[in-house]
Amino acid sequence: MKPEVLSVAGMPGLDRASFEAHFAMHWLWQAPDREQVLAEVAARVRGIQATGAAVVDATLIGRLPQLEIIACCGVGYDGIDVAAARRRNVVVTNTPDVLNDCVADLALGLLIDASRGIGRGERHVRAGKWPEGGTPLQTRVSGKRLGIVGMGRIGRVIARRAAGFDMKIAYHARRKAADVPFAYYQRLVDLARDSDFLVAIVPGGRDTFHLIDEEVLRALGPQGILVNVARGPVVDEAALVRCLQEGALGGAALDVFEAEPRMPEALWAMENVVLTPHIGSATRETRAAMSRLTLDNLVAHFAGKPVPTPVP
Ligand code: NAP
Ligand code: 8YV
Repeated sequence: MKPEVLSVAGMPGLDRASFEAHFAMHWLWQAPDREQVLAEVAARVRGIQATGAAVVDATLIGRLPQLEIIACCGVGYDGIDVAAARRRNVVVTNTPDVLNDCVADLALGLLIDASRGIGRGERHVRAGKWPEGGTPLQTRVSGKRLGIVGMGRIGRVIARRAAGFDMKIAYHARRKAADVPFAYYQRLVDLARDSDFLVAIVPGGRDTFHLIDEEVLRALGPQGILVNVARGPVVDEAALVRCLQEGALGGAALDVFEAEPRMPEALWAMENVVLTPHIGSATRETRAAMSRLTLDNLVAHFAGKPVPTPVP
């Protein structure tokens, strides 16, 4: 009999047929009455398939007495109560590395858009306004000072991309990385003060909640641009809006939000802000690789083999 797996969240690119080939899948996020589905299957579920945006809390884990594994289709797993899973000896896996390139590509794309005003120019042209005049001068990208908040798997790829634009790269993390040549800042506010662009690419969760606060945003300054491809709560969104409104921050490009898919509507009217709907990994190629790795973890676990990518 196929092990029963509860899918608590879906996303474009999740290869449902391949999951169904191996497991008896319960697509909870599609069910009209989720409570009814849970009540029916809870006693038999042995695995959960989640995503980086999904919440798997202690209550849900507690309702599944046979649960053995939570496989997250995403590298970030801040929505999963890993401590509660550990207490029950439930394995947690994620999808590191396979999305590094696409998330880094988007970070650079957002940075260039926010600094050069690509979206702004596009809106101007499409609105038929060009005959009345062009858009204002924008900010040069090449050769600028880039501060990267988080020098992990994705941060390093962002740095590699940025080096191609002759940027001066520095970073902040809790610890200095022994194997990168960039300047390390122990204090994020100092990094912000010394940067033209600040890119956030740290995990979400309690430790990084509002890591980029008003002081950091003001240190980045009226010419500075913030790019957030990490998690919404890493940035104090209310402070961000305030700084943008006052001109204390030059611009922002945001792929993630504190309460996505909602965001402060004040952002919509700002021409110096670029907004995308959490699409860091959203390419056909990368989503296929994430889906495959999530499945590989589940298959390995139920075959009694070590899972390829357990969370640390
Ligand atoms: P990673 O390899 O674990 O790197 C995380 C980096 O953040 C490390 O340099 C780590 O260094 C630093 N860090 C962790 N906690 C910190 C703290 N409290 N203060 C300062 N720095 C801290 O992770 P990754 O694979 O690069 O992914 C990073 C995150 O990107 C994911 O967790 C996810 O939230 C986000 N993401 C977003 C998208 C999207 O679609 N927008 C897609 C993929 C990933 P130290 O441990 O030394 O502090
Ligand atoms: C996905 C992500 O969009 O990997 C992550 O941490 O945030 C993204 O790749 C997410 O997993 C889908 O919810």
